[in-house]
Amino acid sequence: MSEDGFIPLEWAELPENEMKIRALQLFENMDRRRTTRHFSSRNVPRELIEQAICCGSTAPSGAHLQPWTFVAVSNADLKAKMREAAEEEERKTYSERMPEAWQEVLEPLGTDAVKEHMTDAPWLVILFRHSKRVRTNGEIGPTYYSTESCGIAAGMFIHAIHNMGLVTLTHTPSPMGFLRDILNRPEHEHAMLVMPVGYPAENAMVPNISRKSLEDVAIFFE
Ligand code: IYR
Repeated sequence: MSEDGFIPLEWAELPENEMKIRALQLFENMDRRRTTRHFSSRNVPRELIEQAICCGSTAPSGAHLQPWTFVAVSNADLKAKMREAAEEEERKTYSERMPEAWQEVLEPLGTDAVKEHMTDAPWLVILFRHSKRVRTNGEIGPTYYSTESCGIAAGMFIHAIHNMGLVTLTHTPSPMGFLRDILNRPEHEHAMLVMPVGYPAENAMVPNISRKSLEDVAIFFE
């Protein structure tokens, strides 16, 4: 079978037993991932960040447009600038904009407007979603399912970071417009997530919470 624009799928069947082993190992590894807000300032080589971005960028995306830019910042001045702007917004969010129903679910996570992770972590990776693209004819066109696509890419990036033995946090300063200005991104790029990446601080803490069980998150019809 040969068709223009298509190549054979590279795929090799695994024995079912091997599939089960791999499935369990992956789950056990992913279930050890935790979100911490406490980062060490220890350096992380740029190569590891590049590799994680490459993993994120393998995500499936609407019409294969890959509508994302990962902006990786280790520059101390820029990180400080972003922290200052994020804290300014977050102070308003926590003191004026956050309804009681929202405060209620954040309370166990111990979050507040102070964002040490933005200057402690050696890297801040900011994921920008593209809402538009340049068409082959040079006109500006839309992207498709960019939120879904970027969500998947972020998940794959987070998995890569965890798998290499580092930690990250999905921080959502709100509103995030300041990130486009500070990082000089075009108007059709929208900051979606700020992900500090690094080693955990020596005394890093995490909330004492557990995950929903399979029964709580899945329904099967067979
Ligand atoms: N963006 C704020 C608030 C916040 C919101 C949710 I939903 C969280 O899971 C955690 C925090 C902040 O980053 O602090």
